Amino acid sequence: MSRAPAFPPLIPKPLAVAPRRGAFQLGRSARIVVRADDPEAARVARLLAARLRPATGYRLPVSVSREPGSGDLVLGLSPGDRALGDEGYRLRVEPTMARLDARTPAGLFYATQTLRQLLPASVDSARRRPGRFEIGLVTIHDRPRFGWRGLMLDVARHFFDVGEVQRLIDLMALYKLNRLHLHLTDDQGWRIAVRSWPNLTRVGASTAVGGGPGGHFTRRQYAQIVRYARDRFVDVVPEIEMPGHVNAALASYGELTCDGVAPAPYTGIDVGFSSFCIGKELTYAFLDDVLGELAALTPGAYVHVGGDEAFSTDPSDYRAFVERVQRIARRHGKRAILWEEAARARLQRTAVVQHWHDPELARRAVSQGAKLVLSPSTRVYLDMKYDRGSPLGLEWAGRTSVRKAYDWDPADAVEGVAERDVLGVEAPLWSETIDTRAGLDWLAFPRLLGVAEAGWSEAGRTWREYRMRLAQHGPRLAALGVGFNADPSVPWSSLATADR
Ligand code: NGO
Repeated sequence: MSRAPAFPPLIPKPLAVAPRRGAFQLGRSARIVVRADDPEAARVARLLAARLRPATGYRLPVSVSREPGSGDLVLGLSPGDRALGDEGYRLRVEPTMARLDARTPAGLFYATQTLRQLLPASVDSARRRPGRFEIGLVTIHDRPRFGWRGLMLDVARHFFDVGEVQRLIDLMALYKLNRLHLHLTDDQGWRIAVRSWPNLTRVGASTAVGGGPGGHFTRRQYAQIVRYARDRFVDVVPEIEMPGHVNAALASYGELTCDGVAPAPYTGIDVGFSSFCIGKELTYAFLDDVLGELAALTPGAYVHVGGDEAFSTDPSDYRAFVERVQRIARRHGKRAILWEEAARARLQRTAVVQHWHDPELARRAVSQGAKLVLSPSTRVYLDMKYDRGSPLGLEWAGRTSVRKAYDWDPADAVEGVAERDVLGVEAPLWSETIDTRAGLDWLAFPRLLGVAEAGWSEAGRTWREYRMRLAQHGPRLAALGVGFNADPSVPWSSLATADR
């Protein structure tokens, strides 16, 4: 009796997957053939080759517009194929060839990430791995449910450098995430160089939670991150916090405070004690400079202008401030995204609001015509502890198991908010309790995979089925050197399977 072909353990789960019996063998003489006169498509092909080379040891030359032959990977663009959407793709693994088709280079890129997940986990190793690189025959048709699938990294409480951020971008791409929100400033640190206000990094960058050395991105490094992300179809969304969470800015320039006296640097983890001086024109000249420089370095459509926990700002001042800062962002050609407290003020029609803890504020944002990015703290705050025994993480929003981060539906996360009001989901990783790659990996993985699936895959997912798929990502994450939390709620497959 023959067994049914296995369902491939892809994350996020594609729209339609039809496995068949049989296999395609990726061999030493395979080429990657690009059947499109498009430099971006060729670039996607080169990224794929670079990804597969170290573990396979194959040359995988990229050739453009040649006739594909037996054993090749074939990438094509069909801009007219509307059914594929802006980020969708079709992938057909046949006995002699694997064909990847999309309407856009982004879709093609996601097809290559799916192909990568169809290969044995060992293909993701940085070292040469013996063995066969075989893919079960399958036809996949896929496109995302939501356009905003984000991760936020807080580099302000503790700093993470360019290399760490690039590594995260690589991992985001594997799971089809497309927005990297960088929380660049907070009470404890200012992490982005601003030419017109040099003390922000001279003074404001020199601290971190717990009194560590801090750090910052130079303008060139920030641009490098933006480029690296863009090459992997990830938009960087930079955040400058305001009007609260600004102690590092005020410590750098005393003239920004109402009494003109610079406060001491802050290295604790309290919130809500600092505020820009709302009545001072210098505040707006400052923000115009900062947002202007940042906007010029950021090709994406959005800048995040904070807005949360402004407990030291008078409520009517707060409203006036939020309205004015949206105009500043717009003047620099950007749409503003703000934490949901901003719904207390008048929002521009193009504003995007990030929901994190108060459904009432989320509804107020929607009633003003804003779209929501969902980051419910009880589900997707990656900085929450997993359980009582977690050595890292905070607990103010409760504990978030691997299941809890996965097992929710964005369409009914906020009562009274419908799917059409939701742009997508984003998982924030606040860094009060982490300052190393190991800590970051442990909090983010595997929960980030569940959030990625909540953002990409259609409703009707189940934890019972997901946990079996997730289990098979253990070897892949291990091959990539990710120090994930091997939580016992998931039946992890033994790491030995990575060497199949
Ligand atoms: C809150 C707060 C942040 C904290 C975080 C910790 C928001 C939007 N503001 O989320 O300053 O770092 O919780 O979980």
